[in-house]
Amino acid sequence: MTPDELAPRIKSGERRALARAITLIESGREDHRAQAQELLNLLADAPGQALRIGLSGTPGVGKSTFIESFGMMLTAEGHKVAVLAVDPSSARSGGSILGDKTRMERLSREPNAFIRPSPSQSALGGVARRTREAVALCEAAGFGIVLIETVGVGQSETMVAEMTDLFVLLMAPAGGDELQGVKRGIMEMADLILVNKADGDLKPAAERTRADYAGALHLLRRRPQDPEGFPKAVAVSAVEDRGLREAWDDMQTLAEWRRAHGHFDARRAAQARYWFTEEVRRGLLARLDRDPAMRARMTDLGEKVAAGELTVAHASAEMLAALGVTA
Ligand SMILES: Nc1nc2c(ncn2[C@@H]2O[C@H](COP(=O)(O)OP(=O)(O)OP(=O)(O)O)[C@@H](O)[C@H]2O)c(=O)[nH]1
Ligand SMILES: [Mg+2]
Repeated sequence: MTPDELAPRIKSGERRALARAITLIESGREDHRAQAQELLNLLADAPGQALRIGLSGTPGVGKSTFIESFGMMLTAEGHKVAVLAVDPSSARSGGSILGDKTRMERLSREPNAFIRPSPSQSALGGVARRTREAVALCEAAGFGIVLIETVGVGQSETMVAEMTDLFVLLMAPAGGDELQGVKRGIMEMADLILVNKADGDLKPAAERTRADYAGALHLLRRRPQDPEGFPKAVAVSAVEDRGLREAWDDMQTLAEWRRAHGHFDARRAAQARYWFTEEVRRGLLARLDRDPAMRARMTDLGEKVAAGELTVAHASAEMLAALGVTA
């Protein structure tokens, strides 16, 4: 199907067309790349802005289970929900864990839901672009809520936080010392911390953990993009559907407040600028990788630096000059 044929079908919300379009943007082939760009241009005027929610957490914390329960609640209310996954580990294992549809059986049967597993792709930069473009396609297809699941390792969380309106951190019930292991940078990114598995034997621990996180969040520097009481910690149970309504209310409260105070659009504008800069950076690096002469030059200069024949400053200036960039 050509971009001209795909665009109207996507706009009318056809899930199969959406799936094909995402396959197109995931392709590394140059002709596909050109078609993908044409398609994105054709869809640029599509109305509708989704609420983009990033969800992160360590393996096994219950992200998929939560998304399924949360997604079912939202679709029952008439929302159209798209779920995308960013899985940095899939590049290594060659398969996808996060996007595992079998773990979202109910939601994947739901007509108002669209679930896209994470494909395996090596470079995180490529994953970022693909995911952003997939979000744009989902929005054009009329999905009002886009959830992006990512596992809490490495750069993928930062990446997801840079392309979403709200960033939610899912945590497991823990002892006090485990809490201290949570990186400050990640806490600072969170708009909402959900302590999952607040059910059965784990319930008291989950409640204590929630209180601990609430205390820790309180100690962080106040951010201008937050109303009173945010960021916040809530105890939930994805298997017992507990706290999901409260979590959704909090997300909406926060999004509405940010919209009303200009922070919502400001964040999107800053994100657009960020990704533009990233793409330029990536393009420059790709040029280095692609061009054998540049690669050879790079290796050669690297050896001279290692041997102490050239300073880092001198060698990097020479390399940048070769690339047509003046430092
Ligand atoms: N008791 C309890 N168990 C849960 C809850 N949510 C998830 N689990 C269990 O935790 C395990 C992991 O759940 P997943 O939803 O696959 O976790 P995940 O974070 O998506 O894991 P990865 O995709 O591997 O990173 C499963 O055995 C779930 O049944 C919950 O609310 N309460
Ligand atoms: Mg999962």
